[in-house]
Amino acid sequence: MKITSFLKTSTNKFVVLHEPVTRLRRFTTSVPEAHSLLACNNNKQYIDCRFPKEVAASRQNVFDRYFTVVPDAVTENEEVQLIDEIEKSLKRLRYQHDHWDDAIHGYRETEVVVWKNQTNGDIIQRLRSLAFKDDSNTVPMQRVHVLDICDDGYVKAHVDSIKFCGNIIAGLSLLSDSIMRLADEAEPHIHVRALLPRRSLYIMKDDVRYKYTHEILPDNDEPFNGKRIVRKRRVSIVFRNEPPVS
Ligand SMILES: O=C(O)CCC(=O)C(=O)O
Repeated sequence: MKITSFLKTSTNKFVVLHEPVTRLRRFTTSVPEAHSLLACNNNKQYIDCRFPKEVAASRQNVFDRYFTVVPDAVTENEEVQLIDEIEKSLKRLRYQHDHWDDAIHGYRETEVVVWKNQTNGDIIQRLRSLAFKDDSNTVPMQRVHVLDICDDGYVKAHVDSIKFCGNIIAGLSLLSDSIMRLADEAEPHIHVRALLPRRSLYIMKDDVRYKYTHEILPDNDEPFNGKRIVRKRRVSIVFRNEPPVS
């Protein structure tokens, strides 16, 4: 079986994720009116910046432009339906605690190309439209990556491989709130903590996607805007686009 490396950890190693299973399709569906990225780009509520004063303004600008959290991207009912279908394909898999590259702990994963429940297919299409709506030249992957991390699971800092993933990564968070930490790859003390509420969609692009590592933190006591965020089992549906052809 041909395996495709997908993720590059902060130590420059590659993490094997999966093999490509679909042919590419250019995406043409129109954008639903329900969400507007600009309207939802309320970063202050979801992003806690840890920038040195001298770079604060420029870095804040980068995150305003290239990182968005869209709250309530799916309804409670939609979450139930998505989880119901996901559970069916995950149930035979055990949580892995010893990833060979030490990049993910306490996880199981799969990918979905075609959703059996048509309503789920429609939800995924709606989110895909939202994630890629500002980039008309991009080719969103038709498959999505489903990552399930258990109560004490977490994803270590990494940058997705530029060989297998384009300029946009978007993720729907289900079942739990979580904190994503994004750190400048070259100067890791320059970082932000992003609150990813349950049922929200984050969209990271361009400079944030390429120049910052991202990680999903394990449960911890550090409050976010004064509130304790409890990290429990979390299932994410991750959307990516194809890398540019060059
Ligand atoms: O679960 C997520 O939202 C992020 C997963 C991730 O970092 C990855 O698959 O590269």
